[in-house]
Amino acid sequence: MFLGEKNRIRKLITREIIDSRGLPTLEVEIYTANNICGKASVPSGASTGKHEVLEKRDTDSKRYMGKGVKEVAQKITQEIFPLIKGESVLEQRHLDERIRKEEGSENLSRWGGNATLAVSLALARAGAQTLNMPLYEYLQRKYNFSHSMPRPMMNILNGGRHADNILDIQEFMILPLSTNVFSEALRMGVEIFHSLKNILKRLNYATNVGDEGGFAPNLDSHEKAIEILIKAIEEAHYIPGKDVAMALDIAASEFYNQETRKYHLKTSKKPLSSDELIEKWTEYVNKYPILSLEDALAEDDWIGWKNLTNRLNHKVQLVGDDLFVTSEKRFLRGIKEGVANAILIKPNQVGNLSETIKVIHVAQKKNYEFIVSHRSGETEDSFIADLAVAAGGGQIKTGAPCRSDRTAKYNQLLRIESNTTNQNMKTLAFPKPNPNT
Ligand code: 2PG
Ligand code: MG
Repeated sequence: MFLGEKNRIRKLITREIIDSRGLPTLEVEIYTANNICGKASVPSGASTGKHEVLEKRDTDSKRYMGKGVKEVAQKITQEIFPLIKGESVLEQRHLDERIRKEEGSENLSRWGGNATLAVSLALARAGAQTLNMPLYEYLQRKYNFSHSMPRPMMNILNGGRHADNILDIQEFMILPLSTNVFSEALRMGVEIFHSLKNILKRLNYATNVGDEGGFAPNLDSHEKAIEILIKAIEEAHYIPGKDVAMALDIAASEFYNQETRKYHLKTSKKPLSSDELIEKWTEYVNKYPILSLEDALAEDDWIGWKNLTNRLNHKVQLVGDDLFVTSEKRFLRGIKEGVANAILIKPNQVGNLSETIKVIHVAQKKNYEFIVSHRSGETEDSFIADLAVAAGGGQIKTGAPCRSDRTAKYNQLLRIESNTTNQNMKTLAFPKPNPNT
């Protein structure tokens, strides 16, 4: 075999597997001429942003309540495979671009972002294995990153779409600050997770866990949830705000009403305007040790986002998830308009690895923080752990340190940490000095 021939794509296998919510998702295997195999599966969101690429499901409504992906998988074999067959697995960008171009639609509605992403991630895995490199190293070298361990943001208490309680805020996360060693940060998170469980038990709340491994007790106010979390931090012998901060994913698009143009919170007697909601989050930030707010306003409330950014930019990390949907176009608009200061990175919002990487590069160039993120429906695939290390300097959001679909990512990070040297996490850049004071 000629040099290079061995890297050529020979075979592709697709299969319908089950995700952490018991719903079908895609797995793809790509084989090279010399039988290297790259395998990847894709996650699925619940509070999906309106501007994400389409997650395609089958037309057959009798299988899996219409959520099957068998037809989607067939399309991969019939239409995507011929586009990459015989090409080198190392040509990631070229192949991602070719697939996008042939697919032809803006939001990948023809083949589905889940289909294109499964192929894209399997390609990267095959590429890494071809060069006999760990995935994170392959990605780091290929995309010219300088790697470091990500700081974990652990979602240990749930509301919104991720729970059956009345809390509007979707995720109450903890963010360890007082260490730059990943395994120490994870240990702190685990200790606080168990301390929270003890407190909830003591207060007679349910302690079964939700989709992302966090608790979803029947609490009736955000203040109470935050106060319980603060107590959990203290009972684990850490100082809130100093050792461990809090991060909230508000997922505000979920309670924004297009018609009234107001935010309809279950925890508020009357609907709130964008300004009133900003006021509310500002009060929280001033009162509690909160260092990060994700989707504090709805995905198309650009004016509100601008006001929010002017108000809190130097104090907290303002993360755009549904707002940016890992889309370069939306992100560049945000940068231009001075909106947010951080971006959530979810490869399945955009449908391939190359575009995901491009957006991380933009974030680094424009000094936005970035957080590589899981979805609420996950698989055992830990790709995002390697991606977060490769890209360097960011954070990772991958649920509570509980449930195998979540711990798969944390454990992969532990493996990477123990196999490499000098892999510390960077210090978080918030609060920033305010140039106006
Ligand atoms: C989010 C994600 C992940 P989902 O909103 O950030 O926690 O949730 O995957 O349900 O969109
Ligand atoms: Mg979110």
